[in-house]
Amino acid sequence: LAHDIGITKPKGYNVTFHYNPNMERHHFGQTHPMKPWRLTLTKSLVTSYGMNFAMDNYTARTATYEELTNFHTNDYVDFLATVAPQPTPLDVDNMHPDLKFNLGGSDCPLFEGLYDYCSMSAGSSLDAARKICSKQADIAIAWGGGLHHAKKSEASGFCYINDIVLAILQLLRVHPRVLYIDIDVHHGDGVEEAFLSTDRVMTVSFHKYDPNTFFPGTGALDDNGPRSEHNPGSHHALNIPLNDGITDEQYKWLFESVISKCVEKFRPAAIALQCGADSLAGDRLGKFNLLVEGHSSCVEYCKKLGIPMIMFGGGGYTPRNVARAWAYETAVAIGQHKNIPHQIPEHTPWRERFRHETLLPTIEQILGEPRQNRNPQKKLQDIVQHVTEQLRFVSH
Ligand code: V1P
Ligand code: CA
Ligand code: ZN
Repeated sequence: LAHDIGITKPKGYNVTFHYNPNMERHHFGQTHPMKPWRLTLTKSLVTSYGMNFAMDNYTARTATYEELTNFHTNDYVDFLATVAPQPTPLDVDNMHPDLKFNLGGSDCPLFEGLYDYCSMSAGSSLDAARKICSKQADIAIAWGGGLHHAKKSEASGFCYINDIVLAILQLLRVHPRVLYIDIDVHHGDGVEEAFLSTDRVMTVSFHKYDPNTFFPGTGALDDNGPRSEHNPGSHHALNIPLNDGITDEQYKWLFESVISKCVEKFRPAAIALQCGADSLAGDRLGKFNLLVEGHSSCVEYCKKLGIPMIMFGGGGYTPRNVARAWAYETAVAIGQHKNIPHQIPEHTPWRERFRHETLLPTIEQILGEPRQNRNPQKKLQDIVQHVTEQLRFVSH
């Protein structure tokens, strides 16, 4: 099959793919939007197209206690390791009276095997980071990572362990500066917070922003971290707040305008790109109108910069859309997105699973209705203007 499609390893350019098949065995609960099996669906689509032949594939390790406590506190990780799962995940509204470390509520339930799940997610991102550090990878992919809300000593928004922070700390052992880019529909608050006091990491999150109604409610345009002459991290946190319904065309323009300026001023030695797929149209939680084309154009743009890069997963709550986007972005990483057939190959787990679908499935099609666009062009121009002003304070 792979031979038919003609996918082979490119010479002199290495992509590594880090995946742990045991992640999908974990369940947040029946009604919880986070579905770890979307990772299996992604992997099966990647394999259906024979993309695995163009990459080095690794079964990701689980991260060790010592690795997790490189960022998180011992008491938090100890608690994660020993806490009993909730008796039944009847997550109607199981808010606990005392949420220790914000665990056990409806967003961050205590499920069977939680600690293993967290160590696998972190392990895959750390493996990816090490492949970048050792120069064995130009791009390293960890779709099981990208859990950007987790704090030093607290779970938040479906995230328990911040695998991205751990991976960036690893990159910083070798790379003087790391640019973190976050295209998940939510604000990458946990990663931003972790690096507010350093000028070695610049964080840029694109997200829907509505402090009253949309999680986590932070990430306003003028929120660039604590500003003081004693803080080297001043001006190194950038936020791109957006409204419902942003289109491919607008997002691509904004992304390229902002990221080109960041790269020019900050001169990163490595990029950490969180590819949360909840910014796609039709997402169960997200509100944007992006198609696979627009979402993946961000990956394409970053790849063209020629800077070593980790690609993480993240949010994404309409599993078939998530798998399409991440499989397509895997194709972008190996430089094959223009060559793969649009139609999802026959005789694959995908076709088997969704055989009731009437439309012939293609890799780009997105399920769900578009939303009304509430992003006037003027607002987007003001954003670029603000970013330009912030970047005046940044130089390397
Ligand atoms: O809105 C909230 C909290 C719960 N209220 C106290 C406010 N939580 C959101 C969390 C979204 C997390 C996104 C994670 C990521 O950025 C990275 C993996 O994608 C939330 C939502 C929502 N519509 O925003 N939780 C839930 N929905 C939820 C629904 C059903 C069951 C459990 C949680
Ligand atoms: Ca984001
Ligand atoms: Zn999200």
